[in-house]
Amino acid sequence: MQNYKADFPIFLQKMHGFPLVYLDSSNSSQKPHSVIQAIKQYYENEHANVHRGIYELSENATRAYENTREKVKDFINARHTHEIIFTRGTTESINLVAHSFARLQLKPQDEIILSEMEHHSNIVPWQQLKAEYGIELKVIPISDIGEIDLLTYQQLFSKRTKLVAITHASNVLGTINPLKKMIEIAHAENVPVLVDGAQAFPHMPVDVEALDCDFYIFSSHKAYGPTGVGVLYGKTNWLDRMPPYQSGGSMIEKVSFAETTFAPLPYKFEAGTPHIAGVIGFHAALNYLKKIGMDAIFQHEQYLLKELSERLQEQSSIKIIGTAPHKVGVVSFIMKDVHAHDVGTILSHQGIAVRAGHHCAMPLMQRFKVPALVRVSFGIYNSKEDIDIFMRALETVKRLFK
Ligand code: C6P
Repeated sequence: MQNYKADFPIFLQKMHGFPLVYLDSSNSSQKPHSVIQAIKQYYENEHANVHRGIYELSENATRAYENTREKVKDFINARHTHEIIFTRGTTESINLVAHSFARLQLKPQDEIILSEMEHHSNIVPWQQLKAEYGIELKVIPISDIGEIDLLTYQQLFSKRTKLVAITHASNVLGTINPLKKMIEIAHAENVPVLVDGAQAFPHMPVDVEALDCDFYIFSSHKAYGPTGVGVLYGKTNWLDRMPPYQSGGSMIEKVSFAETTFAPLPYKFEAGTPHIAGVIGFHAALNYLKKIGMDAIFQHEQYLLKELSERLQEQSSIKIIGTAPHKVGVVSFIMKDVHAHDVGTILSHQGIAVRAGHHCAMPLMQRFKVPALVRVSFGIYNSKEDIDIFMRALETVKRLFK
């Protein structure tokens, strides 16, 4: 794999006099020059509001915005462009489905299946429904290496199960879930499946048609695009029947004080002025990803994952949490007698960015009986040299705490 660091202006700077080693891409990825340039170009030369101007600037902005929708559709192999809804991010996409799906069809005692490895964004919105609609949450337990047991999963279904909401890849353990099988099991019970793809979309090829999921959700900012943009893919048969989540301008067909009718998909779910510059920047990010190729990205990060996992496993003071055979490039660990925050802070002083804490997955911390973890997560700009620097810096942490 070619070294892509040069495409990312952020790496020109030094941190505390050291070259920046960025190992927190699961949190948010850095932005290539082409994305930054696309946003600059849009604001300098092309800005106007979309979907409501009959002058050239607005028509061009609308075209650019809608071209991104088309691009996303092709990227994830969705059947229809109107099945792609732009949101503010993964969190908003999940909230949209949760609240709209609930209004469509949830009743007291209905059940939703989640897993023990979900991010708070795929727990709390469903918990809110518990309070509002009296629904129940059922949780798929995970094994000590961080895998879902399919047999236990299957046993959680009942006549009251209305939805499965599951992450494609865990932001803490790295585990890639056996989605195809899980979706088949759910569909055999006539239950739709929502997939939180925040940690999968930037790191591996995603094909929603092959997965046959009902909803697939991700954020632009973890995939080399701008913050404030997310995607909700949903099958037409669900999105068509689901009521709007937010209402106001842009999502209407006809308004009178007596009643309002709504715009067709996808506009029914895009109330107000969207993040036009963000969507256009995301298009540049998708072009960038496409040029490198999702298979190549996956292979590169798998190589880094293997290298780091093997080197950490040699260290007696380190325990990796999440050792499933199929993982994205995420390695979380605890260091004997050193709090994760101390590890993170000392690494930071050597120019190394890792995440330390509960990673917005408190139930998972409880499952593994750890207060916090240090997490290394890879992006396309990382190299073996980054791992060498990281491993040397860990020695400093050890020395300081001896
Ligand atoms: N995880 C991490 O460091 P937003 O913030 O809406 O773009 O994404 C939320 C989200 C949802 N699901 C998963 C699996 C995630 O990992 C995240 C974000 C970051 O792990 C920040 S907590």
